[in-house]
Amino acid sequence: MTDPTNTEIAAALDQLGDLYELDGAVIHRIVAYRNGAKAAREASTSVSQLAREGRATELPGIGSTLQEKILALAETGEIPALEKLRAKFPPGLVEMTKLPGLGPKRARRLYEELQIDSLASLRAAAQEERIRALSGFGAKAEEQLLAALDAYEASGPQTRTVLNKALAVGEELLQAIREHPATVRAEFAGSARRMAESVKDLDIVATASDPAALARAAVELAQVEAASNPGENAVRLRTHAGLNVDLRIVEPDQFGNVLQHLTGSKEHNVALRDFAVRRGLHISEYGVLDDATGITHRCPTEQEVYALLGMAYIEPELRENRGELEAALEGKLPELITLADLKGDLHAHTTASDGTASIEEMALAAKGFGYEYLAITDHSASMGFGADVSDDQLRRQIELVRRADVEIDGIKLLAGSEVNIFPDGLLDYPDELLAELDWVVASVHTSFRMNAKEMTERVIAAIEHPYVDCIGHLTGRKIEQRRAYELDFEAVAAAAARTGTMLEINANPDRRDLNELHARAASAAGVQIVINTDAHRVGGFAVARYGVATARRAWLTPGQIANTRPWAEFAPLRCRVRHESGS
Ligand code: DGT
Ligand code: CA
Ligand code: CA
Ligand code: ZN
Repeated sequence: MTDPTNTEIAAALDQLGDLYELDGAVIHRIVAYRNGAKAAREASTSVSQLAREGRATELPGIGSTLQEKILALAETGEIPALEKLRAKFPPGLVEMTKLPGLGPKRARRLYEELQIDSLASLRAAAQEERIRALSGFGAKAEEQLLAALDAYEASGPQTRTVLNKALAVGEELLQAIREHPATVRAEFAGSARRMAESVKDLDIVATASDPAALARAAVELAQVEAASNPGENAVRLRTHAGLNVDLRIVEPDQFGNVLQHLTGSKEHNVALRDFAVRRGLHISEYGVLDDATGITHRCPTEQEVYALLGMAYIEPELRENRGELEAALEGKLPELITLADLKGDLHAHTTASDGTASIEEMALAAKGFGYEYLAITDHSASMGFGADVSDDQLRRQIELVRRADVEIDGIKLLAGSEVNIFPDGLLDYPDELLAELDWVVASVHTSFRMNAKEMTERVIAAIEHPYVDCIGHLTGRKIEQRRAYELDFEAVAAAAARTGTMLEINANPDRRDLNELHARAASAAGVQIVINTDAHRVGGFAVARYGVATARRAWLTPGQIANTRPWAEFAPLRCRVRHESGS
């Protein structure tokens, strides 16, 4: 049989924790299973494999008892203790314990005394007023349980949505709201406005000539699958894709206050509130109350909110409590890069590897997107695509790109490659061939499961190669799917700075790799950053906005991003040019 994945192991350990809790086990035992689940979920290598080797105990939070259980799961497909507890408690009962206000002890009493064993039977019992007879439960508790059930069912499973998926439906919805005749203005708030990597839900703030009419109309929009009862000035929508959207409709003179409050982040708002209190001001979504005068200032714009605190306007992407309040007070906020600043893309694929378009099609698409230069960087031979780029094929590809460059006006084409970095740090092509290219991106695509030391050496070996100009998607993470591999980031950034090797912010919304913290640290360490789309099709350049968003969340200015420069200024920054000119 195949080994259980780390996710499956984590789920089994979490269930054990939940069931032991129902069973009334001592708290440290329950916590031990939850910690073990977390360790399994976050482990970078196969936990089944580790358990077989007797080494799962090297993971933080996994002792010999848990290792035995993992081994049983790997070898027999089940954990005896888990099967025993599952036989004792129905699955719906575990779900009941997750309801706010219920918990395992009370859930278990409902099960033993009223045979309630699922969310559905709980709802029925509350509606039929059968629960109030139980000591410690009363009519009020029934009411609260029904409200909790409504909220639980409306929110669905707690997962985060990668930003581009959320915006795909969210931007349609926002557009539809803006087009309603009662709407005056409508904007995203929350994590979507801050361009975070993923969102729990979307938040929209609007002003309207007839708020209740807008709230009612929002429920009827084509994108909406279900909704709460629309109130006078708020409604919660659920899209067909299962994404929740909070719509708030506010008075125009409070629009700035509410937009600021609901944009967050929570951490930014908490710090802002603390700062305001020290100045005798009380900041809330309703306004800014001046303790001295008792006057509440209502702000139509966010600029006015920040101005009342003596601060410059803070861009939403910076609102994470990472030093932006101090910078806003001192007038030291960065002039953030925008999409319009980008002049070229240094990472794109064609049908020569796994792309869907030709060199010409990609060139015209990049030009149409407003770029002045584009590197064609198909994967190297070892990726094993049908149309591998072998040494000879790469030579031909160089010719094709050079010819296309002559034939197509208005965009400079670079003959490049995205070369695999093998586990030993070696590259896929001989140096003479790499030297013939205009540009080389080197990336890790295989053997992610190395320890930090080995992976760091592997990447630094590529960084030190004279013909590697840039490292692609450095950490290999996929947002909400795959963790970054282990790596000593500081050592990598230092090597990149020392050799002049650029680090990419891969703009693919599932990657955004470098992430914002790495990008900020790398740039501070003196690394040249490039924002690349890694486009695999003509529409692929559109994701540049997510790379720009990560750069903005990293506080970066146009001057800190290499591909904001025109080609004549970008060209000499390449490692190969520096290498060949001996500097
Ligand atoms: P998300 O939805 O998890 O991706 O992230 P947000 O930031 O959109 O969070 P959400 O939707 O729960 O709330 C929207 C904003 O409302 C949040 O960014 C700041 C504000 N907010 C929510 N809860 C609190 C709170 O407990 N304290 C403060 N100061 N602000 C809050
Ligand atoms: Ca939100
Ligand atoms: Ca929300
Ligand atoms: Zn690529």
